[in-house]
Amino acid sequence: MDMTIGRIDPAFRDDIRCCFEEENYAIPARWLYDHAGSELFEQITELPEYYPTRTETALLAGYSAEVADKGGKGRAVVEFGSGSSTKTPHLLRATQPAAYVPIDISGEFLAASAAQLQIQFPQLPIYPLEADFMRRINLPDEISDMPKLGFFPGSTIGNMVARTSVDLLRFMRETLGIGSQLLIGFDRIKDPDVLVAAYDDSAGVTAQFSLNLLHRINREMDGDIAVDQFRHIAIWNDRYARIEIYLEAQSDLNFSIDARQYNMAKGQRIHIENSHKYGLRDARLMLRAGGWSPVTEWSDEKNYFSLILAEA
Ligand code: AVJ
Repeated sequence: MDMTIGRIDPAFRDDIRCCFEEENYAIPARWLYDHAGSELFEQITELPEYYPTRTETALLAGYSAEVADKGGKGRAVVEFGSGSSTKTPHLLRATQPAAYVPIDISGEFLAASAAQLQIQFPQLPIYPLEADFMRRINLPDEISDMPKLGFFPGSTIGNMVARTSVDLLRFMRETLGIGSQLLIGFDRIKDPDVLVAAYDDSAGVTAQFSLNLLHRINREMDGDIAVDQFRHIAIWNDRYARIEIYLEAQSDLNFSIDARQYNMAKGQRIHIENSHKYGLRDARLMLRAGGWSPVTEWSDEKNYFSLILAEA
């Protein structure tokens, strides 16, 4: 959707204008995922420092059979923010769903990964849905009578502050219905050095991923931001239990975006991402606040990452 050449998403334009015009230097993290950004994120998931993807994938490989045993079998699996769906096969193999509905904001990735999964699961009815799961969604009619298993991996919820997370959990409960289940991934609080390394890797891929946002502004909004004058910064904010990512101006800068002039002073930072981390019982409390009762929690032996199955 945001790939359409020559036409930009008005919500993107509004968010960028708001950032520079009101000098409230913050841009929602969802705009990191244009085509280039989504490809860079795929590279991040393979970095030695970035433990979340491989830890969660191992949990899914190890425990999907238990998810099936705890009532997850034979439902329609609805995946929120499916992206490239690399973790999904473990879950689909174990739970033998009646249907699979991948939901993603980027239609391009969605079609490709649905086609890929259809080859692996030729009998499985797949109904891809291009939508923003932060808003209310109408699920396809074909699955309306089936019990649902929501799937929200990747600690994607970590991008949101607590009140937005709770809103989203409530939306999901409304979308999926009473009696549905939700399997959701949460990244855990751990040694800040491990966390910072995961968001500031030695190969600089995460820095490229962040800086791509400025390239995107230049590409889609006719900007001339000197991207090489910005630096990617990842810090651990213990008070809010989150990694914060910023782009910091390395010199006094003037630039134009959509024929409007802006300036930033050396050292000024644009806040582009939060990645919240959760203590032992934080995630379960948040689920309950959103209307979900936790059934089981699975973690790796270092407690780096948790998968929780909950019921509406
Ligand atoms: C996709 C939100 C789960 O917070 O770990 C990774 C995004 N940003 N490295 C995360 C991200 C920089 C990622 N999530």
